[in-house]
Amino acid sequence: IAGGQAIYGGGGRCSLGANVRSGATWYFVTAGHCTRLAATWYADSARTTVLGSRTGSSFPGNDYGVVRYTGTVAHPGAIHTYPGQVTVTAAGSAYVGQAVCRSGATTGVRCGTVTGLNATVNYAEGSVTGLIRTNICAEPGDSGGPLYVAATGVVLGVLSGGSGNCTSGGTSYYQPILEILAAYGLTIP
Ligand code: TYR
Repeated sequence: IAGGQAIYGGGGRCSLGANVRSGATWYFVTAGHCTRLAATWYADSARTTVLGSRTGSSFPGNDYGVVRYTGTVAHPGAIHTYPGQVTVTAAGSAYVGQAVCRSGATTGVRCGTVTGLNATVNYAEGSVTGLIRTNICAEPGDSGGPLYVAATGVVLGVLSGGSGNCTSGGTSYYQPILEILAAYGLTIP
């Protein structure tokens, strides 16, 4: 399972952000508003194929979570691109004006531009600060999916939320990936 593909936990569906590791132990990162809802995550909607167990979650304030792989599902250093895939090469930080794409299980790959940094979004549960803002549309279920540079495979963040939709257009916000990796001592891929 690669970045941008569906993950299932509890009653919810989100998207996998990126496969990461600490030495030889593999994890995936996703949104914290997803991981707060379930400790065990699955690859299928029937919830029979286990991906792994939550080992970290931070939301609100931040919006990230980490799940350690415990099952037998392969976890390449790649982003699924509906169809096709991009090989993940590194994690990086975003800059305003940067051309970026995101991948998610509801709306697939959508591309646009970074329009702001260090943004704050106020959710019902509380505020999340330090987010990357883009003019890319997103919809429920895309959450947790990666923001990345298509040409280089550099991952920049994971989808937190936004406004609008992919029919009329929207704005979306991302938790920076470097902050997640630093918080848990993880490397990508
Ligand atoms: N936060 C949503 C989720 O949990 C994703 C989303 C993003 C929803 C942008 C709406 C929106 O406009 O899946």
